[in-house]
Amino acid sequence: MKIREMHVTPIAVADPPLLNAAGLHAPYALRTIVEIVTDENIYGLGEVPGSAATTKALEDAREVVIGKDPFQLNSIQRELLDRFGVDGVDSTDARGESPWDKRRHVHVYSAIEVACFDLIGKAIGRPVVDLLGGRARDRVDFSAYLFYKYEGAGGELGFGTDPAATGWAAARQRAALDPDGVVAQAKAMCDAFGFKSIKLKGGAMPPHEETDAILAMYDAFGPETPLRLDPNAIWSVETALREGKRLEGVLEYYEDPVRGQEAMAAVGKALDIPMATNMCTTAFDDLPGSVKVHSEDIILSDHHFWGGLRASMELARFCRSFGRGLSMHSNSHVGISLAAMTHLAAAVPNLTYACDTHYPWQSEEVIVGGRFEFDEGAIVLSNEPGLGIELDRVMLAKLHKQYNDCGLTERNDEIEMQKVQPGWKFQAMRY
Ligand code: GKR
Ligand code: MG
Repeated sequence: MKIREMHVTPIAVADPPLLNAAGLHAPYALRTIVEIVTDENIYGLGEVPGSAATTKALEDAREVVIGKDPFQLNSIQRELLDRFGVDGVDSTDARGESPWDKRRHVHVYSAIEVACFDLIGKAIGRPVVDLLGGRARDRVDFSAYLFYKYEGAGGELGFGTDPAATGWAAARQRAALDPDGVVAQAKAMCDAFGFKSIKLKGGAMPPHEETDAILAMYDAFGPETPLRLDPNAIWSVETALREGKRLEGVLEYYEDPVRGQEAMAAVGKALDIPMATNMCTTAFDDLPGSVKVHSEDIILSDHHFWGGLRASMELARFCRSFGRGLSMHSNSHVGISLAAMTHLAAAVPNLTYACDTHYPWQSEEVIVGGRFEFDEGAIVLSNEPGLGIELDRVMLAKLHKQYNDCGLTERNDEIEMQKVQPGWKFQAMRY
């Protein structure tokens, strides 16, 4: 079997005006879809966060991939590395200070690897989870992922609202800017999807207000609902300790309140709350530092930036050996990423926390049959070959046109925020 074609398609999907430490989500989130086709006409799909730079890097990678046997992932990865090098050499492909990971090469390899796993699964008639060692579980739990937000649902409507919307679609448009708004959002999301754990994206409001929102949710949902808070590293150690004292016994985990492994370790040592990260320990090169200072108790894995599904399985082994818990990080995404996350999470025995997903915030899809449905907060793993999904080519073309029309070429939440609050600037430590 040989790879004959590789198609790279940037898309834009409607995304509401969600707030975070870096500013405001634009009306569209960018993703790049990769389709790899073999000489036997079997195709596999991958999806990664989009930007013009990632699209170009994937297009450059095409000449390495074409003609290769998709089973030979080690040699494909070796050749990509030899040809394009590693991330972090200059600021264009370093992780960066934003809440999301800006490395390029790990994303490129992840998209290619997932697409190869999908087509290998289709070729041999087995689901991707079986290529990762088989099922540790049949259902993968996800958590409700709350955001402070302005009114609106993004896309064509921008910050406007659709008066015809009902149910979660209507709740998704509402503003949430205080504890009552956050609790209302949590109730609407949990009612619609059945989520049993809740994460609040922090770093958007003054810290004591975010703590108040968590405490309001504790009152509203009771101690049996695990709660998480993620300020994306813009708090000082002093602030994280002050707020953390109010959150002891309340939070399931405290996600990246501060920046860097040393600061995370200092906060973790002083508080009785498990610390979690998708910002200070994000690569295999970070693991020695993590062990040395004990920067976190839980790592939020993400196959998009840890370097694919096999790398994520390796990370799981590290977590088991070094006593780290394992959860899963998310960015705005569509169903190809959700399917890959689900197969991976189903295969990892020690992935015992409900995974993050932004999926409820998106409304458009590129897979046949439309959007995935959650069953009591979980995705039930498919037994279909590969990722168990097919590409909806009409929707792909529509969302690609949306990408071309929207004019965005990268995620920049600071610029979006400046449209609402002129002069607003990202600060690596704000509070
Ligand atoms: O989508 O605004 C967002 C999030 O802040 C995202 O970019 C982060 O990468 O979800 C993420 C996180 O857990 O840090
Ligand atoms: Mg996070």
